[in-house]
Amino acid sequence: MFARLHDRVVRGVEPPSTPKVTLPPGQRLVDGFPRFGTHLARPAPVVPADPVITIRGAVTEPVDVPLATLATLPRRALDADFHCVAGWSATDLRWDGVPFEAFYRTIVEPALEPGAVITHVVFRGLDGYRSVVWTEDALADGVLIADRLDGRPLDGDHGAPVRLVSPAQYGYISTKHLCRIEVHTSEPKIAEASRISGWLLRSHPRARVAEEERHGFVPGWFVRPIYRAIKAPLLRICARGTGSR
Ligand SMILES: Nc1nc2c(c(=O)[nH]1)N[C@H]1C(S)=C(S)[C@@H](COP(=O)(O)O)O[C@H]1N2
Ligand SMILES: [Mo]
Repeated sequence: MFARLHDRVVRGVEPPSTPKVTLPPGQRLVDGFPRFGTHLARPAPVVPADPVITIRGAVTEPVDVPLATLATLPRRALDADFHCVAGWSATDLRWDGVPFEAFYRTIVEPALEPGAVITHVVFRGLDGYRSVVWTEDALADGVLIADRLDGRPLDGDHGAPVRLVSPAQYGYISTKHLCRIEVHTSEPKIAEASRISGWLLRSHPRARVAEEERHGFVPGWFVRPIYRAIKAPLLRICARGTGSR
């Protein structure tokens, strides 16, 4: 009885709570913006002296785009939150870069094989990481090839020299250290291989955060506690590999 009274008194004098950030279903706020990924604690890949993005797949001939070319394309600043499928969210990030749609229309589309209908785009990082993205999701508003985060050039933790950023999709779509883009006219075989494999962690091909498309077969809310249990040790392991440029 005394305890309950004490509770009420203490709650009564609590300062009004600061306005809560509304996060998508099943997400929790993380401290800052951690480095996270299948690279675990490995250092970030070395950035080549003259980095290029190679375009391969259903193109008439291979195209190598020097990163300097990005400076000739329209730019956009984007304020967005970042949501990892494991359940952490970082808020209020400021990305700068080139809208992927502008890059695609200007550089990729003119190189396509005549009549090719591109259904999937594969984004590959210097560390060998790949994400497979439906074309309509890759061309959505807000998808960037980003080269700056919070006003500074991307560092090794977050994807130097450039990375994909697709804020409406879980983080595993947003390939860091982007070095190769492949265009496909059907779902590439590597889609299966590149998604984190095994039944438990089978990722969703669209990965839309608002739909909680966390998992390939079962509802997102079902795998929340499992992913959450994995999240803490993974955050610790990945943090050990931070600070590399
Ligand atoms: N090249 C590369 N990109 C990657 C990953 C990776 O391991 N390698 N991990 C992905 C995952 S699962 C997440 S949540 C985000 C994390 O981005 P951050 O390290 O900038 O927080 O990067 C994604 N892009
Ligand atoms: Mo993730």
